[in-house]
Amino acid sequence: MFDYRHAVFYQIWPRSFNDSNHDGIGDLKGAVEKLDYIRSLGADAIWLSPVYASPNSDYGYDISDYYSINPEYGTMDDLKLLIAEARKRNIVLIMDLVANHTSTKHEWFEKALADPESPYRKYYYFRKGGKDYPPNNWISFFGGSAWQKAEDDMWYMTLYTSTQADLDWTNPDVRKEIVNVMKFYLDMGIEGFRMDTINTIDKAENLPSKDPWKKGWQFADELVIDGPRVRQYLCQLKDEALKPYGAFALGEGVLATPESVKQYCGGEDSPVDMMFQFDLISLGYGSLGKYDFRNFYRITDKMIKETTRKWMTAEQKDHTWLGNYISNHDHKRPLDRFADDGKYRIKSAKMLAMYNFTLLGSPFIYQGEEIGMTNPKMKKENWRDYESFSSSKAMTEIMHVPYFFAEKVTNFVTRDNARTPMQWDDSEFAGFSCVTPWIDVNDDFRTWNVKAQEHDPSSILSFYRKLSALRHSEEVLCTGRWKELLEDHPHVLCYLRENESDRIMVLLNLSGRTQRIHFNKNEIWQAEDLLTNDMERQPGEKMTLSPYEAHLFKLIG
Ligand code: TEU
Ligand code: CA
Repeated sequence: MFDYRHAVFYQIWPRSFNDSNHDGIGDLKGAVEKLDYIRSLGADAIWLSPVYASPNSDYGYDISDYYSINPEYGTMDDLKLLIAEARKRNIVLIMDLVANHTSTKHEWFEKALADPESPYRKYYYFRKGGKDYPPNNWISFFGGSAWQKAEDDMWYMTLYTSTQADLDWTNPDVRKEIVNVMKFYLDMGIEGFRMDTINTIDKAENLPSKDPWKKGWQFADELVIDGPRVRQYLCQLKDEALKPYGAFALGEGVLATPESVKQYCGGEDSPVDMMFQFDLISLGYGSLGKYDFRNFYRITDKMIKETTRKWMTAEQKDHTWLGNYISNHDHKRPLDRFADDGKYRIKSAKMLAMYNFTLLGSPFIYQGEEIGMTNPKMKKENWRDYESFSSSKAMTEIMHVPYFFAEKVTNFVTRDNARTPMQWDDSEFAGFSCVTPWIDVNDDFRTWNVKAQEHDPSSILSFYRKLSALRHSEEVLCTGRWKELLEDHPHVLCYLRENESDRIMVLLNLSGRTQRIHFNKNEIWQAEDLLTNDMERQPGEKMTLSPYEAHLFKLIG
């Protein structure tokens, strides 16, 4: 099994990564062309977002055939090439396993819909409702009812887009099919899977309505998340697919808690090796999710500190292992959320990166994060994501806001913000393609691109490379204990990573203002400043930190 605890991961969202045949859409050969770049970042593994056949209602997360590649992205041979070329560079490939649902264009679903007697009906959740009302009041993650009408009073469940039909995992045939899909790609030489929305595969028995006395669609959280059989199903995938190959599994834990993560990960016989949790990435959202603007998307340094403490403490206690990330394809770019995309763009991007690379767990880089990509000036003409349309509509319906306001909020939070083409250089279309891409390039690409940062030792890109190198040279950063200092400081996050032989202190000013800190006398060290986004210095009893100042001190003695 590959050494995931010491690995740095790079996420490719293929549609926007690199377009090799100049049709405006990123593709597998485009990814092959950039493998040396990915290796130069010190990445050991690539998580490739879905490339399977798909009608693109959720850009690949709606699979119509698990066994073929979306022709927009290339062919099965291109995938084999990517696997082989990556291996040559000591990079393993982790594929996205989207098994909570299939596209309604999948053959299984088409057969199920066409014929009520078809065995494929039992692959999905077909249930009786009324002629005009669905079987229960569950809301989809993207707004609106989680049910679509099949015929008469018969409906099927769609927890995500209306063309992603939920698979019924209580059916052993469904689980067998997924095992077969996994073996197919493991046979091809991939290292493992990132399992999409894997803790929603077990729905509450009899699918009861959530708070039935309430009006309107309800978020069925505990009825669809972390159900009692999730672990059992994952163990089956482990035993029948992963184990024989010594393969790796990373679970996406939708709204996961430390308690649920512990069920899936961390023990001797745990079904997955690593988990994603949503707490950090969801900071500032209201209780109904990303489109719930009632907290004004305000993230305080205290919130970052508390979330970090909560998860690091749990991870350490439960021996679980997290994939840490500050951005991915599901959320807008991070700098204007957690740091600063203006005056302190470079400095604060480095601070955030240092945070992500020095936590307990393994760091993930989402394409473009390593050059400090930010959110474009989004407008409706550039919306491409189903969620942009459905959630803005849902806002007007559920939260009763006027449409112009819903549109504003959508521009602000849409996932399309994170899906603009990767900015490779300052040529037209940012070197992503020679033709107009499927979604507009962020117009700051002439200044903010890989080429401009490639040979600049003070760039964000160079800083990421140094962080990767440190993860590989300092064992303590990967497996050392995590211990917080300066807990009560409202703006400065400080922690030790320590093992028997080494101690590293990470000191991060999370704020855009000068901060003063004060260590106890017995906490004063001699140190080597291994990496900083400011001037090299020594830690002292009293220190004044400049905005977003960050240090990685290796303590001596
Ligand atoms: O996301 C799971 C998820 O829970 C969603 O809520 C996600 O956070 C989304 O952005 C909601 O705002 C996974 C994938 O990462 C996502 O891209 C897919 O759309 C989703 O599953 C369905 O496959
Ligand atoms: Ca292409």
